[in-house]
Amino acid sequence: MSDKRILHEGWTVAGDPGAPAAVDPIPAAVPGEVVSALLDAGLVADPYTDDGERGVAWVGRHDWTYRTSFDFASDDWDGVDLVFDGLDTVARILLNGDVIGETANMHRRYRFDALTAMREGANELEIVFTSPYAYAEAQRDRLGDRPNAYDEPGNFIRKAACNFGWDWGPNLASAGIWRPVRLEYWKIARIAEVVPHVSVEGGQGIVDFSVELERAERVDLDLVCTAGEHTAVLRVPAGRRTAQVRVVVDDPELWWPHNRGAQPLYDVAVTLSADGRELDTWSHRIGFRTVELDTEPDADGRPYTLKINGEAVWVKGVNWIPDEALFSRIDAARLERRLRQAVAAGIDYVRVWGGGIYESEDFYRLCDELGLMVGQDFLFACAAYPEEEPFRSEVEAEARDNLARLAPHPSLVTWTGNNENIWGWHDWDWQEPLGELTWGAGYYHDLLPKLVAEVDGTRPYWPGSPYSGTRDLHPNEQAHASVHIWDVWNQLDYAHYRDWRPRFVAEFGYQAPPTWATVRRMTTDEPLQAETPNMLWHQKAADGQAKLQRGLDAHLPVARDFDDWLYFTQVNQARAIRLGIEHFRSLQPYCTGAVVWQFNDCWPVTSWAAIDGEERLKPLWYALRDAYADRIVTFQPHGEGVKLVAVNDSAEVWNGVIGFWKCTAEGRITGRALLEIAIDPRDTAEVVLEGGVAPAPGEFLVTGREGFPRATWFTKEDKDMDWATARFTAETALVDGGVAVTVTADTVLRDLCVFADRLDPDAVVDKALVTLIPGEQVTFTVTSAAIAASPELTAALTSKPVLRAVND
Ligand code: BMA
Repeated sequence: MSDKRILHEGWTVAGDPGAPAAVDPIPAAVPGEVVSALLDAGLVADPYTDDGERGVAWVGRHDWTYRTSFDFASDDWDGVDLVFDGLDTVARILLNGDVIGETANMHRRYRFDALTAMREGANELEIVFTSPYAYAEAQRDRLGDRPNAYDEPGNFIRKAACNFGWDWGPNLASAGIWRPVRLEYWKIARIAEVVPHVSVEGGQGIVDFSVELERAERVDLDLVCTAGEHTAVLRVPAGRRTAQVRVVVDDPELWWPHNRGAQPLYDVAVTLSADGRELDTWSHRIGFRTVELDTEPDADGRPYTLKINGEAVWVKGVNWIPDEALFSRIDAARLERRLRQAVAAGIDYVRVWGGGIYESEDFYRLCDELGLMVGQDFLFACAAYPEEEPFRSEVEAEARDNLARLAPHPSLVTWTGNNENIWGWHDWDWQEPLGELTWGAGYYHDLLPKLVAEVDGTRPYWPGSPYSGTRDLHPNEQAHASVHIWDVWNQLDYAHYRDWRPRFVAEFGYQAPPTWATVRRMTTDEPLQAETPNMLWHQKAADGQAKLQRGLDAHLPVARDFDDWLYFTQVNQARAIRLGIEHFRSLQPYCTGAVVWQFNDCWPVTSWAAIDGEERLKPLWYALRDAYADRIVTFQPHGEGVKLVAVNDSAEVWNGVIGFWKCTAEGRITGRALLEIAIDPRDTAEVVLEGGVAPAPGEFLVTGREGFPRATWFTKEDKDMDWATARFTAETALVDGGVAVTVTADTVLRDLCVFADRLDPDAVVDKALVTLIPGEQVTFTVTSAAIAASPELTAALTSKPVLRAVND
């Protein structure tokens, strides 16, 4: 009694008569966007390479018309709806010449009645997109300009802010049918929406289904709601359009983040019928867990502690941006690769940042399955947003839609009002230009919390990232809830992360260029240099290159060529973030989490990301894996001296002996210590190093590697240490799927890396940033059939520029 038909075939797109290309229709993939269609048609250069981005800057300034046709044979349907999971953005939908709908929000699903305009036989469907610039600029002129960190009108259209360019992303503001589109046919009645409100009380799993119905006929309807093995039935009398049904699951297994337990998921379903005839069904998977955000003021200020099933968690997080600038390219397989890379680094929390999108069903499903917690921003970032119509209604509709859509997912743990807008209002000179104009406060403090409570009712809400808990306090107060730490990247050396004593760090980041293979995709410039025009085109951060250089100058030897520059900047990025995380973890439980800016990239670019736009791991990814291990050892400053801190973020007592050596720059051991530890679950221990084990100037400390993550402490920067030039032997051996590279140190070797992507862009290496003292050995496993098959490539694994150490 219901049916669906996907409408992804036969589409064309054409620009308005003034468009520089594609005035005549060209084929268009759906889901897709105009830029992708132009690229597929060979009408523009790749916007990801060199300054190809410039070549598509005109696209967002034009109107675009998508067209297709389909056949229809009537079957006495009561309803035929045209359903869009996403249209980007301002569009008029015409069926056989009749306007059947209009849209102005990329972040909503839309459903339009198609039956009235439909014909037997061939039907013509046309979607006319208005230029996003034309629309946004008109709204801006009408409502009055408002501050925006970028000189773009993204705050005057409900479209991903980063579409208009960001400090890591290209401006590819385009138009298109960016998510699936289909026809849905139904008779008598259909299920319009199901929101399962999931809770756990007294060992019982409770699913409160809120069901909304659309009806064509006044008949009694029957609802069957199931959760796992349990079922409840309800008769919905003629005329009623909503129903509440509770299903209780006894003693459910609880859903946990991957580092705390399993991810059992339960099937839930709703079936709608009339007179024993099934009309419609809805199904999903849910998980039973509780979530609380403890922000009750304490003696120091205000914590920001996430509790899952009553257990306080130390958040090992990353910030997430859309994984491709051309969103329609983000498929389930790509998301799965990326999210598995997160889990493999020990990451347990992903913040979906407010300048991007509400991610796809696949994204949250994968997070459910992989045990990743998701903090979801509402989509407002780095700008003042108007609260007048049509925006107020669009924001409400979009919030209702996504709150309902994402409600089933146990991975989704919090909703946050915006990214940095409250901060912007306090600190970025907004107040004077704004005067009496609205800027979004009504959304963050009033509308959105009301909607989260009403539509979801199970998840905590926080007005902003960052936010301190009350409107009178500065939103980035470090003793009060969440903060973003940007003084380090922008102005200070990374050691200044240690000046902070934050409760929860929702952003902090440090840049580096992408991997070499990705640099080669980013630019065709020859020879490669840090500052060729196209390298700079792919550096979008204010003063980015100078800030990278500032970091190099403070820590590392002079870079003699591009290869040095690439390696050293990547090492610096990894060290900076590792230092930050280890410091924040040493402050647990006062500090309850770190969320690194940023995990992924959306194209090839120099950015804060750990994984570049071509999916390759930057050295930072390996540093995250070390720093986010359940158990870490870290040296931290203590007055003029140093202390060792061990953090046990596991469920078992950590019993063991930590051994470390004190060494001279030549690697001669001048002191040894064995520390017996017994650290309770979720606890830390620290030992101040005094006497013979305290390092003298020029010396360094290194933990033994047996069973422990390697921790190091240097009394001078690499540029000032008297390192001997790296000497080592390196041997290769073929192993299953690749090559093992074993390096034996004759001197100290600092932050050894094997950049196998230089030999095979698909090569993956199992470790990076390994520091050895003389006599120690490490084996890197390089997974690459191409390298294994070639003696020349295999030989190249053992020397520059593939095998690198800072002191080489
Ligand atoms: C914060 C983020 C992003 C930005 C990053 C780096 O402002 O929220 O907007 O990309 O810093 O500048």
